[in-house]
Amino acid sequence: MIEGSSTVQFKIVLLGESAVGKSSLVWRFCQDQFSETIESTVGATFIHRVLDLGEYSIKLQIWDTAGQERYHSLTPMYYRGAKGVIITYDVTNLDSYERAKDWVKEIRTQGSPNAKIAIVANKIDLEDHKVDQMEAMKYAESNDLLYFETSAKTGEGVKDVFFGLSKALPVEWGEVKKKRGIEFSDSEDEFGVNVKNSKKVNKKKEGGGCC
Ligand SMILES: Nc1nc2c(ncn2[C@@H]2O[C@H](COP(=O)(O)OP(=O)(O)OP(=O)(O)O)[C@@H](O)[C@H]2O)c(=O)[nH]1
Ligand SMILES: [Mg+2]
Repeated sequence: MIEGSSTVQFKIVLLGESAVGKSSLVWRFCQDQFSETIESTVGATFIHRVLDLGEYSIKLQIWDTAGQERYHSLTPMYYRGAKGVIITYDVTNLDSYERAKDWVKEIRTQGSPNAKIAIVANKIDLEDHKVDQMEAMKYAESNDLLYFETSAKTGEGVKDVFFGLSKALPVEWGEVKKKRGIEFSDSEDEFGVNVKNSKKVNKKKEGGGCC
């Protein structure tokens, strides 16, 4: 911990077309598990996780949104106040890459002005990539985005996304809660979003380093 500082919390949100693997990335990061038959997200889910970044630790409130188009109108309430945004596409699906670029524009115009955006090329374990890697990297660089390649299936690159984005968030953006950690009740909404209908990915309480 930085001397005199407290645990800070950040809201981060995952966006992207349906089936690109947003929930799978969260599931892999928090549980180190993967399912071929994971259910499509309804509305949004959220979990908390404390990350030890060496000099200091941060508490992430991770919102995993539903990518299906019919939920699009709901997403602003989930990305509102998010300091970190993970926009995911599926490397075998060109449309999902184009959709990811739309999300970048939307966050830049309607999200938090200082939000840090990471673009994530998921499903790199699959063959037949349709998205040109160099093009995507250049796009990320020219738009000041962090760029990661992942496979939620094998776990490759997944931790890098969450730790990389977290380290890129200036601590002063964080909200200092308490000297030692932050308590959340299951139904409590710290960010003004009604979570009543949200399914939690993991009901486990914080402890032992996960979620
Ligand atoms: N091969 C492979 N399959 C993946 C990977 N990530 C996710 N999948 C599969 O892709 C499908 C969709 O994954 P989800 O995690 O539900 O996708 P999502 O983006 O959360 O979808 P919505 O909740 O509908 O927005 C599932 O069958 C996953 O098993 C990956 O890295 N590699
Ligand atoms: Mg999902």
